[in-house]
Amino acid sequence: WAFVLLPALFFLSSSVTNLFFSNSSSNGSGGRCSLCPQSPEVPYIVSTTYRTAYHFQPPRNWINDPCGLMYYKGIYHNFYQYNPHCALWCWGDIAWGHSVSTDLVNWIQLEPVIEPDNPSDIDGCWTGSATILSGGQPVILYTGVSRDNCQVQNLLFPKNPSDPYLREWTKAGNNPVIQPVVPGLNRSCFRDPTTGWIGPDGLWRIAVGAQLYSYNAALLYKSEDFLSWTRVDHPLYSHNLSNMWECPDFFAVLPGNNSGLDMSVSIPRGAKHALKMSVGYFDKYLIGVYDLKRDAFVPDTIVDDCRLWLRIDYGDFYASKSFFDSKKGRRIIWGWSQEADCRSDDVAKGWAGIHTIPRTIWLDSDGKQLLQWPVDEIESLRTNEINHQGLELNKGDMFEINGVDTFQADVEIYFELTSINAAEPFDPSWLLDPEKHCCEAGASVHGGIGPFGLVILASNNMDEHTVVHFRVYKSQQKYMILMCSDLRRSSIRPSPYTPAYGGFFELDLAKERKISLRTLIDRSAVESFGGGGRVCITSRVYPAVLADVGRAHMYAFNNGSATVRVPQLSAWTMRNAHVNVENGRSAI
Ligand code: DQQ
Repeated sequence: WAFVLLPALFFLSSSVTNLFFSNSSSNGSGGRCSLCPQSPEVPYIVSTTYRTAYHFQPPRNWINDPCGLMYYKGIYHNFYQYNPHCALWCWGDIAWGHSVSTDLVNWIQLEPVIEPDNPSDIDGCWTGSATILSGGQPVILYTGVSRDNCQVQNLLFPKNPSDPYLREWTKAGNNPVIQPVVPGLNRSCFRDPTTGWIGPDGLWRIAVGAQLYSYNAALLYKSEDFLSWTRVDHPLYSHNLSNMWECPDFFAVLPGNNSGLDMSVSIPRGAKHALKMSVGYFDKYLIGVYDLKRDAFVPDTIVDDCRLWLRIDYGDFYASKSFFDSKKGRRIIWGWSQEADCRSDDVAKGWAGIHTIPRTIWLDSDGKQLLQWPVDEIESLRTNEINHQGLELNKGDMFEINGVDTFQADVEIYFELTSINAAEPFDPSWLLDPEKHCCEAGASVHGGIGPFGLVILASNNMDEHTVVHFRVYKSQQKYMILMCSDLRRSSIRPSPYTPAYGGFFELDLAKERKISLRTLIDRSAVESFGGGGRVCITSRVYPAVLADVGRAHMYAFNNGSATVRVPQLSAWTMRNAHVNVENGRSAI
């Protein structure tokens, strides 16, 4: 990561200034600091300013995976992996936190719905999913960890289904309802049941992530009543080269149609299916069809090397889960974004982990990839709008975006390419490791078309800044766009993990010359959506400018040979949302 984006000169007399990019050695080592002390007595060394203002997080303590999202009787529910005792993930502590909302923006925290307290979950109530049964009754299936890390699937019912807040839940008397009794199954790798869907025979199906012999699978189970389950003799889908598939998610999508489909009713003709799995550090997915005769998922294209599988998000985003929002007829997905700083800092600040902004998710009209966009409701937090039209960014130009809070902002920019002849050739091997290519082709490295994009959270002398940028490559008949979220200079502090995240997407530039970028900045969280949501990158950043200085700059820039126009640039300050600030019991 020997790179520095060292801008030197700003010609302050004009609004478009010139940027000097130079290469030199970085003194930041990056990497996760795994040796941090875990003692709650560590001195308070982290600023409270890193706490997000409009992302989902509980008032304190640890969270990870979203579980069992649903819309029920006018209320959105977010259940989540939660440690009620501290800001770390600890063996045996993990319970299910619960918050409710009417708009997916403002949340009220309720009491945890389940904690480890019986033999089928004594070492943890791990991830699961909610399903709304045909009569409208919600149920939850979750993984319980029993002694010796034996993973089983348990069932939960609401105590009072007429309570829209679903405050109290009962563990089924016959738990566990699914045991790890499959030949070759590693019983410590058998978890995270999906939301149920109805098969053509009218029976419920679910999939469970599992590792068997040397392969990984989404195992398929069926049931008439959701209480007693039989394993189908083949998996929904399996693969023999990847790591264990955690948190599988399976849903139907219609090409080019951003309406969601409810998996509890029959799926229309022409629908495709997406199978998502959390594997390694990323949430990957395959698009294909659900072959009803074989009762199996069949990907449209078989790609053996799972490094080439598309990702829901190319950054710090994991264990996502989607649900059908019957209020607005859309499918929504969100994921867990973990802290990227020392664990001792997490203990000191008393919280760790956020959920990303909920995103509408649908299938592109070419049927090949999923698109995502922040739910419209988040726009209710926008204030102080600023607009610029008709900017022209020549090589080395930086245009400062003033007038919004640069720590809490929503920025939307269209970049228009004046010519596509200067696109450099694309090397398909880059697809195997886009992060590596983002490191090699950083914002200081001049290209034919690009890099251009946004510099955010920048200090006065630019010794701290985060860059979100694009580069355009020509690949035979098509164009490939690289999008990077480069954190290598995001903090002068040595401890945060500061990679250069990246992903590629295809765009028909002969038809459409514009590439859009939307970036949501929320203190330590940066979520970027490139090409209308074709590549999404979530990043966690801990700049000293936020903690110590309280002021940062934001620029649109171009460092490619070809001039780039900006026909429209809009930005807003984002207000604070009310996220779990009140005690739910008294607030409702
Ligand atoms: N987190 C849960 C597991 C899941 C993992 C435990 C993914 O059920 O596989 O907290 O982040």
